[in-house]
Amino acid sequence: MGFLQDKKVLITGVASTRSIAWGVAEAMHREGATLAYTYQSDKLKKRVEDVAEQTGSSLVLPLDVQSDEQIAALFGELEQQWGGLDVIVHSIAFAPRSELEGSYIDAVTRGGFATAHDVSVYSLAALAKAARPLMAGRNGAIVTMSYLGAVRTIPNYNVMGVAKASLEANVRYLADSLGPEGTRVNAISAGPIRTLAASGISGFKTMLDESEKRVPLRRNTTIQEVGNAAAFLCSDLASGITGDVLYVDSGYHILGM
Ligand code: NAD
Ligand code: 0WE
Repeated sequence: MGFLQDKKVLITGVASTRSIAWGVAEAMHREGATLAYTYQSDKLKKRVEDVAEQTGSSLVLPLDVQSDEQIAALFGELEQQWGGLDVIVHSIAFAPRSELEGSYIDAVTRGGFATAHDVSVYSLAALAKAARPLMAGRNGAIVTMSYLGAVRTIPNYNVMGVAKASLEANVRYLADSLGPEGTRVNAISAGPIRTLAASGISGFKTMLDESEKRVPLRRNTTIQEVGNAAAFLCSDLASGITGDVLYVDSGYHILGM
């Protein structure tokens, strides 16, 4: 029997089989969880339906996190289908491309800052808030995906780093709010992984090649490794852990010079 047996899990953020959310979905499915998925736009619907099927799921629902109506409809549907929810996997980030190149101060704009924080940060609180009645009193868990740019400056990551700092603070405040209801909230800070969100980022390949040579484990992080850690964090094995950020980055963040 898997360590997520009988857990009902909502997976957001699958855009392809390279997505971190897909690594999480596979690990959770392996451990016995029942999954539902969301897709951002009609363009992604078919693709998400196809991968959902690979984990025995046909519950695939639309969710653009910038829409309050879609958030409400999503949890309305989950209540009808499942009557409750144990786990939310939040694996969503977006900033306008023009914000992710050059010096931070040159690139940042009011609009780009607002969009990055709305999509990548507020969305976590919005989902937690809407799911609250479904998750209360069931040893629920929420996990989100962060990056080292939250706590160090990383070239070109710019406003996304500021948003990830806010995401990690959001995790702590949500953990304190939801702890009394038994719901835990944590983040995983993943090392760089080649996904759609990383494609076309200038210098990304160099980052991967250089970190592979320097990190303690001498290899880059995989979506399977992030998936296994997320499955653990959302299981009852992690019952004492909330409000935390777990680094799954082959050890990169411990390095100095
Ligand atoms: P990805 O492109 O596969 O996933 C990003 C997802 O965000 C997509 O599924 C996309 O549909 C979704 N999304 C964007 N805007 C949305 C909106 N308005 N509403 C709903 N969904 C929306 O890339 P990924 O690398 O798997 O990214 C997942 C998470 O992991 C992100 O939070 C990212 O910041 C984080 N992360 C990525 C890396 C990396 O190197 N790839 C490292 C650390 C953390
Ligand atoms: O969080 C991320 C990427 C998130 C992301 C990616 C894009 C590309 C397409 C957010 N918004 C957009 N907007 C787009 O238009 N990562 C951790 C991956 C990543 O992105 C970087 C990195 C790393 C690592 C950008 C610059 C430098 C390093």
